[in-house]
Amino acid sequence: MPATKFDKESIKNTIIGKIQRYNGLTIEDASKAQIYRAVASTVRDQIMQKVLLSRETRKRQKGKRLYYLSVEFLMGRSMYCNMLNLLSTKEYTEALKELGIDIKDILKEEPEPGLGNGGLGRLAACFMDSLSSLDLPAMGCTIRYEYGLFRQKIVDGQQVELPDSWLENGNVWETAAMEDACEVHFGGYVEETEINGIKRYIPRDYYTVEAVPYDMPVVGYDATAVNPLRMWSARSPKKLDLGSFGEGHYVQASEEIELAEAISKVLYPEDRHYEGKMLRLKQHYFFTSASLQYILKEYKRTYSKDMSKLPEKVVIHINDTHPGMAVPELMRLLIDEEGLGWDEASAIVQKTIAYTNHTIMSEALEKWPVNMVQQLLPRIYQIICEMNRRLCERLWNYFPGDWDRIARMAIVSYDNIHMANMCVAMSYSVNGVSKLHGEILKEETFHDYNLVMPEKFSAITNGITHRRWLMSCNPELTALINDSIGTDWIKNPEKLSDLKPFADDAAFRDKFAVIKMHNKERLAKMLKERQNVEIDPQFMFDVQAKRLHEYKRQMLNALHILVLYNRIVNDESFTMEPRVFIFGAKASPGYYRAKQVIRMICALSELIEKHPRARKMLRVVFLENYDVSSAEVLIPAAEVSEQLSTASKEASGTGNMKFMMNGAVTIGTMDGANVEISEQVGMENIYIFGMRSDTVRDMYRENTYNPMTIYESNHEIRQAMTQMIDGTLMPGNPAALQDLYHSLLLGSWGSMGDSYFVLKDFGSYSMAQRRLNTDYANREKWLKMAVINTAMSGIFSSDRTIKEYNDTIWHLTPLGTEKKKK
Ligand code: 26Q
Repeated sequence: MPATKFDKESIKNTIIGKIQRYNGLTIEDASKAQIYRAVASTVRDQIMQKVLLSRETRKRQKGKRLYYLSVEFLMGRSMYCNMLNLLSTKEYTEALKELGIDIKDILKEEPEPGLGNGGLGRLAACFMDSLSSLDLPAMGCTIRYEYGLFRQKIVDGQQVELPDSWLENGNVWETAAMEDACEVHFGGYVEETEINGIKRYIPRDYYTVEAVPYDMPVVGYDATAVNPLRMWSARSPKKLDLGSFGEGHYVQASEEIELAEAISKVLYPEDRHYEGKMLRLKQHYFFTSASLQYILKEYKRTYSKDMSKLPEKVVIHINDTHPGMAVPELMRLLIDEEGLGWDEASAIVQKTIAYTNHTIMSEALEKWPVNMVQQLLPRIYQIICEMNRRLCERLWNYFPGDWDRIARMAIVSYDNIHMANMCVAMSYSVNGVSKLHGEILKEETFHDYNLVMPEKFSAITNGITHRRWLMSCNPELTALINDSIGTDWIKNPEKLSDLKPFADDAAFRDKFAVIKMHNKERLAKMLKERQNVEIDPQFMFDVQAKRLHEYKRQMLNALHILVLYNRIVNDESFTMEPRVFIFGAKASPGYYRAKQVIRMICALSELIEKHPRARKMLRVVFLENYDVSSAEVLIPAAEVSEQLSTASKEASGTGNMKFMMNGAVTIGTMDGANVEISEQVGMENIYIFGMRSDTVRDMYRENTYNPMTIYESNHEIRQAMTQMIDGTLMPGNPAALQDLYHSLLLGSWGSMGDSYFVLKDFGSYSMAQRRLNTDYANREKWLKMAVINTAMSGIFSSDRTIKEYNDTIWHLTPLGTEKKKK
């Protein structure tokens, strides 16, 4: 079948034709939403032609395939990136223009699939883009949440959560793959019998949930591969039986249906705070089991019935421990369904599963109460216990008599199942997400495991796709780069460093500055439209955008702003470079302190607005509902990137890379990937402050830190903190920030106050801010720094990250190098 052409004329005709057929309308009468669907469907046709070729090539090559399991994929909108990767942005833009339509108006119609909380979910999405762009055969596996992360509104200076019903008007990108639907079983008990002298485990009395997959294609940039993101949706196998209406059973039946379908109803909004919720455990097992059943089915269909060869053709990567039930589930399928013995099965598992850790914070380490797992997944529980027994036996040989150590390393201890230990013990690769994080994993979190199995551990620094985070969100800067150094960097992003000499080119810097100004104007316009807030694009744009958490220290930023305000108010002659501090952050609905920080930021904003002289040089704006789409406008407009986490706490960070790539200069701690950013740009092109990671860790161990001494000796801190509770910040409700105030000063139950060292690092932060302010006034110096940041960001492309994963962990062969058809 000859491929349909997608030149400008045929795109135009296709869109007109679709609107006629779908809606019975001419393009003039169609709404933007209708036009969006017609355009998207055209893009989709173009993708589907490639899907076919991609699948055929993969099946012919019979190579190894990666399954990337993640409970979150924060994809963001697809349409523009799809066009970009199909090399068709120009054709679509012009076709629409000739139809009298601005493509930007149409792109906005796409609802954003927000199936993730933050960094971990967005990383999975960037990985999908790079995998396809590098032609590596892969499938992403996740849950098709009916409701993604809540939408955030600010009402009276406080966060209000609204449901995100992104599927309301359908999802043009997905296709149901009914042929791969399968069953997932919960509850019941296990009957042990012997058949032909072999022990068998028969599940009894379980209840069934049906798993229905929906596939979303991810196209690579100028590539053969189109990899699917497979999203599993839960459905009850029970149909509401009309016959039972008469018997009065239908209420119970419909309740059961609802219970089953609740599994894929909503994304949990708590990132990094673990809570042992039954529904969450169900979610994790549900999509993990469905994915694994499919993986084995596909393996047997495509390759062989011989399970011992599985590791040659399949690698399962688990994004943190959330899909960690893949370990016992694969054991179960191999033993109970495929008839393998324990040792064989265990050897296969340990050659097939690889694990990435994303946090060292103990409150985020997943553990499940034994009785919960026993009740919900009785056979899985048996397998976990047996794995644990054998593991402890082995550890006993390494550490005879060292019970404490073995208990720390065990999968089951103190009535809990420790997912991280299970993942480390049973996978062949354990990796951290930045150099520093990798070191901390080896030296602290998994110190004992590193003694026993050091060969498993590695660190691969995160990355971001430069296609979305530069080419798509900052087209003007992309054009300037292309004009200056050509287009090689697109396929080889480290070549961005060819830009470095241009830092000394005055004409280039001016163009760079003009583009930054345009992007600032674009953000100002969005804020005006969405929130009716006016900001002056001449101000310095200083941005902190990320999930709200104490360890990320939005509070440090806020406290510093309050100190700046006091300097202005207390001293008529004080001046500074006019600056607007922009925050974007969602707080988990149950995280009281995080919500208070939002209140504090909003209160700061109001306080400053009331002071005519202060607001001439200092503004605070809280950008509502920070998500992927708003990040795409916010980040290109930023001049300063705030990366303030307490050293050792941010495993990597990826926002830091996005800001850098778009020419913002970082002010940050030596944490996560900030360390590597500083190595790339040099200490003269970044503002590093605060305690180093090892000092922080010593301070925690010594437990002698007392924030009160800083409070007492630093007048500016004391004044600002007092204003939190004396009615200055909160005139209507002076007590509102009391808990926040106390958390900075007083410990509770033996733990120290100010657990994230906000006061401790304040002085150093404030000094760094002074230097930054001075440097910003020197336009030439500042622009040089900005250019160097963009120039040195290529290494943070997720293409580099994925290549490293592939070289050290996955060993996939890229899809065929046959002549590319356009
Ligand atoms: C915990 C318990 C039970 C179920 C889920 C969870 C849970 C969910 C989400 C725990 C953590 C998360 C999210 C973690 C996350 O986003 N971590 C970030 O990962 C990024 C990508 O590696 C890093 O750049 C960030 O530093 C890290 O904070």
